[in-house]
Amino acid sequence: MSKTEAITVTSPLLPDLDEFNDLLKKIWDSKWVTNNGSFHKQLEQKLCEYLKVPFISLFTNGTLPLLTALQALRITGEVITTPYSFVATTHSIWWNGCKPVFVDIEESTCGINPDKIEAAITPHTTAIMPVHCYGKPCDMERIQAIADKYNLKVIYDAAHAFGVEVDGKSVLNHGDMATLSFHATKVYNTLEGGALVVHDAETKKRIDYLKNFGFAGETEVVGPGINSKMDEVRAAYGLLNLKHVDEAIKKRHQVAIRYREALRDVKGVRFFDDMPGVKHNYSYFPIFVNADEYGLSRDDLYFKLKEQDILGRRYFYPLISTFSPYKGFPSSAAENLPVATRIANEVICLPMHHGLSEEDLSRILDLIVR
Ligand code: T4K
Repeated sequence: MSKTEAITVTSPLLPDLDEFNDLLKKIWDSKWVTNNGSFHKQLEQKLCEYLKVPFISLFTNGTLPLLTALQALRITGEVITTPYSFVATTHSIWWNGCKPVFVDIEESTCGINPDKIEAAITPHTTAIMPVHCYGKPCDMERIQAIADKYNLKVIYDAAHAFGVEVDGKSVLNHGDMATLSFHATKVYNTLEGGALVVHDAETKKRIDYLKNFGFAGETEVVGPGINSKMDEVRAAYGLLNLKHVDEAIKKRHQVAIRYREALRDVKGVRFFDDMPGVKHNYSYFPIFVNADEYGLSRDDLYFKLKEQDILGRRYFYPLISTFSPYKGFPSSAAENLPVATRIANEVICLPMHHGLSEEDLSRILDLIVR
């Protein structure tokens, strides 16, 4: 039997190569390749319109806006966050010299559980960093109410939440700042890339200084900045991809519908349905396997799929709180994180992208449905 092609968890949305070449020619002709060039300015403006946000600063990846947001807000001491995320979330806190404090998640969204936040607040707490995991909005109202009560800043890691809206409004406008990742594996990508969404022009100015070494002019440095600017090549690529992202999200939605129909009656396999009032981006399709009911453990199913070149991923296993830099913290104890610990042992993110065919989906589902 001939070997079938691997089906990966995701596949990047790529712009038309001829169109991209045309823009590359313009960059070559202009000889302006980075440092707030013309494509960079255009992409910032187009993204503000598309995402319905007032101000955005582009970055070279999705980790640096997290680092920069904490710097810009002068966060110190302890930051409450979720263990159920990509490790960059927690690393950004640690790199700012702050201590991450892990709080358990809600099963219904995989986001931080607001009921558990207050117990984790100490006199050293200065901020909360929740994650809209898989693009599913956190309980933003309750998180903000707690932040207001204790005078805490809120920085949303919205790496997965490109284009996600609740009641017609972007989730990116919540909290003090929100970050995005435009990595190749995301719904919308600029190869590598990211962004920070802020509410006012003054703050954007400050962020733009910080991402350019702190320079506020040729000879003045106003803060301990870093270099995290997006270059013209990626901004041009991003402008082209923005034209196709709606179509890609529609295709992802179709994939989600197909998965849900096929898995609805499979005992022991849970998945998310759409949330009322939410415009989803279908960035991931996690399933949660209950070994007793399904008859196979999550890892049994994961490796069964892998053997057949279906390369789902166990995002987010292991929990960040179990990694060596963080596992000694009191808040990392599994007893403090029962839901996250269980979910991390149940999850498989099935392949989810715009390029999946019916043949691919049948190949995947035939192995899961029993
Ligand atoms: N916050 C959150 C909540 C995040 O999820 C992330 C990143 C960040 C912050 C930080 O943002 P960035 O600094 O990365 O912009 C991937 C991504 O590298 C990472 O961006 C992402 N989250 C994380 C969840 O997943 P890996 O190590 O699992 O990716 P990798 O290289 O194994 O790729 C997965 C699959 O995607 C491959 O099997 C095939 C496909 N792929 C990947 C790449 C890179 C392609 O088809 N083409 C490609 O070019 O981390």
